[in-house]
Amino acid sequence: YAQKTDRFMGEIVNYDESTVPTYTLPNILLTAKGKKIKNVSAWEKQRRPEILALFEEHVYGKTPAHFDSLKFIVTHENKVAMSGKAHLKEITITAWNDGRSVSFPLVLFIPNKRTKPAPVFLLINNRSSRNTDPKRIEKSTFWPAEMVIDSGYAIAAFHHSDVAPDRKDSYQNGVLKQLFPAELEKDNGMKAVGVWAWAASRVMDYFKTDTDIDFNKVALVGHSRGGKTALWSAAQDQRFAMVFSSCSGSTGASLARRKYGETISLINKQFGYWFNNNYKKYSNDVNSLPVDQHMLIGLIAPRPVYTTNATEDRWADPYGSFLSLIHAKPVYDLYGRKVTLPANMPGVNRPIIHSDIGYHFRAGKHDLNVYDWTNFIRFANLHFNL
Ligand code: GTR
Repeated sequence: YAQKTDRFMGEIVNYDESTVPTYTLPNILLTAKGKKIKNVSAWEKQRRPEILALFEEHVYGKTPAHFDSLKFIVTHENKVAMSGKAHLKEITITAWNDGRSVSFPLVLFIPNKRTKPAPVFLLINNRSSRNTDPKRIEKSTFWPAEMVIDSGYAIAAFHHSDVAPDRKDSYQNGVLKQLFPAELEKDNGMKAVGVWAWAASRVMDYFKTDTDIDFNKVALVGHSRGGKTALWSAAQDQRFAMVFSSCSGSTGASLARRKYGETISLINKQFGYWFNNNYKKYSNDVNSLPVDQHMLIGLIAPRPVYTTNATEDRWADPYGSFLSLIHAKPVYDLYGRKVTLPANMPGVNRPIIHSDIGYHFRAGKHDLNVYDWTNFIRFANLHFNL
């Protein structure tokens, strides 16, 4: 385990802290024209839109602002699901553009024991669709629905591949080909991660119509590629009140310039179809990328955000993810938010909850599990004032 390098796809993968190059991060509070950002208004009017546009142009692609219409159909309902504890709704979300449509299913459980609309956790499910079994024959620690319901939250999920298949030869077959074919021709057009993020926003559109849901308390959750997506989605769509990003690693929460574990080059080789074409330019030139991932966290400010890493997941660069949070703090400071991250990497299984930027470094593997969800609920209880 102390192994300091590895080889993957013809490249040396660095796991040695002492050979991380020295690097300079783009200054989160300095505009492209060199203006220092000193308050919320300048952040929101100048630097925030600038950073968002840089991520669109160079990393994730631009999300089309327009589509024609949206329809929600409740296809199945059970008011006494989970032995009466929850109200199950299975919803089909259909989006239309230029005469063509795409539909995808959403599963939603709402706690019956409540006096007002429920806050909700929405998972972008990138693992087996059995993880979110509406019948509850299969119960998964990846989406521990009973535990979340018992804590007073609704829990929802959609499967990422229902909107953009998670394969390099077929990711276009879904939202891209049906609704936004022109994006496929553009170097800054969104690809799979962009579509997954877009779909999360369509679920948010649905929540706004469901009076059982408190749409001011929607927490978006994702793991790994889903964790990258959750950050990008919440960065763009400020209706998401909170974000949980599990083991998101490269092009998620971890800093690209450290070249530790998975690099831009490696992620582009393996998963080029997640990000736009322009991102390929940075495979061998990370220092010319005008953003780094601390700026993605900064786009979520002032909303509470919580990220995780695991001890056996060096590929995702845990320390680089923690540093990203530290370097996003100046934006939270502008808003006067309380961020109490320690200067050094926190110990294993020592979650940071009492901070608007939360974090834990969990013992174990690259995963999303009950330990993670337990801390997500603690963090949400505190920051949603529940
Ligand atoms: C890995 C990939 C990571 C991460 C992960 C996952 O193979 O290199 O960036 O996204 O897959 O989604 O589980």
